[in-house]
Amino acid sequence: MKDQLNVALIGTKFMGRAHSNAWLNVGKFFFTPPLPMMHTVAGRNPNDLEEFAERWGWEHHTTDWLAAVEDPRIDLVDIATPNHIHAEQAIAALEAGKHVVCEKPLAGTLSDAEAMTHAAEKADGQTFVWYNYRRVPAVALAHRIVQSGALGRLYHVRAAYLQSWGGPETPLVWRFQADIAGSGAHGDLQAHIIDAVRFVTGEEIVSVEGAIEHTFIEQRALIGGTAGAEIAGTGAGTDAGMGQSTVDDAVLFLGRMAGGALASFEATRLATGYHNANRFEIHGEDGAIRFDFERMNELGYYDARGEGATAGWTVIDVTRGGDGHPYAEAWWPDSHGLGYEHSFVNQAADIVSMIGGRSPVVPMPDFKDALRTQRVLEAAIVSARERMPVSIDHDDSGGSS
Ligand code: SOE
Repeated sequence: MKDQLNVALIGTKFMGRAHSNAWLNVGKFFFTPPLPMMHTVAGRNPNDLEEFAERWGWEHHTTDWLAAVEDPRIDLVDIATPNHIHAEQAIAALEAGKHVVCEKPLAGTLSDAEAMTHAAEKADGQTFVWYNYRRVPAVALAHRIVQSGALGRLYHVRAAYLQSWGGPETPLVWRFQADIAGSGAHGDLQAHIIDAVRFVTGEEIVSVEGAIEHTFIEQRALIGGTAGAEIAGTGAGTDAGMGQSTVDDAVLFLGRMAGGALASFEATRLATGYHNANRFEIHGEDGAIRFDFERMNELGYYDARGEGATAGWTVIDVTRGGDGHPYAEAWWPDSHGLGYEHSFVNQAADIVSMIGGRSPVVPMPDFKDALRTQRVLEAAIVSARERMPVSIDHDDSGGSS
């Protein structure tokens, strides 16, 4: 096994920064060979690419992502680009014999996600998807608690991902353009909570019983000349009139879990007052858990087996390495807390571990796993548009019906 892992990153916006930070710090907090080396970053805009590479410590930079992917020195390709190009880049990297880690959602469309998974099944490289919230220690602990059977038979799952940056003042960035993003809050935010619920419960979502897809703001300010601008307010260029938003601002749906629990999901960019409230609650016969990313170092736990005068919700401070809390040993002393960026460093550590032949701290989504999340995304949209329940076939031979 090589003692060094040469990484090529494609993308230099929000996720390019989050991933660069992860590759820059993973070797300092997790001593797991092979050591990732920040070899090449590829980006579209030559004007800011050199500064980005210098700021984050990438040895090389290029505007030719395919050259980076096919470079024989590269071992792992990290895709941090808009959804519509995930398939082209991931398939090229797999065919070049690389390991591939791709941002979420796996793709903007189910067909792209299926093509990526098919290519992965034929390739030698391992695949990974940046569903980073699995590696927030409190979410990883929730997974362990539920997988231990502590909640007993599951009755209800309730998940919501509530942001509010999508107001009328937000220009028509790529996330509001269906030909690039595939969908709006649905693929961007719902994907996270579908993955998190699948991860924590260990169960598949087997049907969508009803769904609503809605676009509140149909016209948004065009940004002069660029569709690549990231989240609100960072659009380059000058106002060039108004354009049609072609994606949802919000999607809500009801579903059933394989074990029989009822589930509700809500994703929106217009939940005024919430900025990154990624939250879920799970209720079982013997207990319940609740998580809210806006208090990301805490996990709520209710032990119904201890009913009585002292029964109540416990708030677990998930920062204690001495108590075996996931990832805590690698970071700071008890109760010093972690942030959003640490979930990416934790994931980079698990990716390196898996390439080095070791197990991750908690299960890692590969393309095949992320395709299951993509099938649920698709089923919700079909259910909303056709106004009918949709069963989801997860035996990896078909999609949703
Ligand atoms: C924008 O909604 C966004 O950056 C998502 O794309 C990320 O996945 C999420 O972690 C934060 O919000």
